[in-house]
Amino acid sequence: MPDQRAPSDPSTYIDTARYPVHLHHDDPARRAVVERLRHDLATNGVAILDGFVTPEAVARIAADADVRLVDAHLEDVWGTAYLGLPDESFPEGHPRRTAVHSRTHVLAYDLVPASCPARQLFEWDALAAFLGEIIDRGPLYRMDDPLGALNLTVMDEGHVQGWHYDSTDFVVSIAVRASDAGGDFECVADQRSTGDERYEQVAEVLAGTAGDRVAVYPMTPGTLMVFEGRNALHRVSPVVGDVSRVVALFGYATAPGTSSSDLLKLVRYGRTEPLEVAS
Ligand SMILES: O=C(O)CCC(=O)C(=O)O
Ligand SMILES: [Fe+2]
Repeated sequence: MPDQRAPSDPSTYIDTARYPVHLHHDDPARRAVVERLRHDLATNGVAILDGFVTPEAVARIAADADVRLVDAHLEDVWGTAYLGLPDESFPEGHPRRTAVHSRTHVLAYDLVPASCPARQLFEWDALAAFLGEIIDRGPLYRMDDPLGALNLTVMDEGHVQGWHYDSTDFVVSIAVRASDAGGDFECVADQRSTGDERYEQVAEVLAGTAGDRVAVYPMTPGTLMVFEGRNALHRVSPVVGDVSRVVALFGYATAPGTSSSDLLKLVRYGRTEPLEVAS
């Protein structure tokens, strides 16, 4: 049967044979996929949906990122894993006192064209519902943040994202383009939990002595990854080579109306307000 879906139907951007996001949530095939990914997330702290976005859509997202790069903000900051300034009341070597470097181009939500497949996937309710079932913490909401809910990050040679926890409950990343070397996503899932920061273990991660507690995920374009950034300590290792690394980041929360702080907006996007002209 010919494909009768409209070209802008977000389901055309994904491999629906492997990931039947568009089907009713009671559909057995969809339920089986959700169960498997729910298990992966609960077991590993990360769910990896390889081959989720089609090569054609991935290429369009990369092209959009390249075209819009001139308008991107260069985040270049030293801060702690807790997204604050080092606190000298802690002893030397303590994670609250240890600054890490992040340097990356960030294209805020309002700079991502409406026609970009990443934006259309992010704004697709069926995808939020599907991810919510995988995450299994009640309804999942897209962040209500005109700058930070959706980002494209573009990392050139030498760019890096230091070890940190996100201020967002859940982050979904879509790998768009891998660098020649480096640019790996490194993650310690469930490094902390509410009321238990486990600073000694965090210090090991920051010092590079945590060994195989750190999971390393090389980038494969088209892969969608779900992780609990609020409690997963993670970083992107320094990018090496001429090809820039591109990732689309979708921010979700377990409550509606969630935004990021003005400080975080300034650091990441260089401004606190959305642009007036719609993109
Ligand atoms: O680029 C990635 O893979 C993750 C980026 C990240 O951790 C962040 O932007 O908070
Ligand atoms: Fe992060």
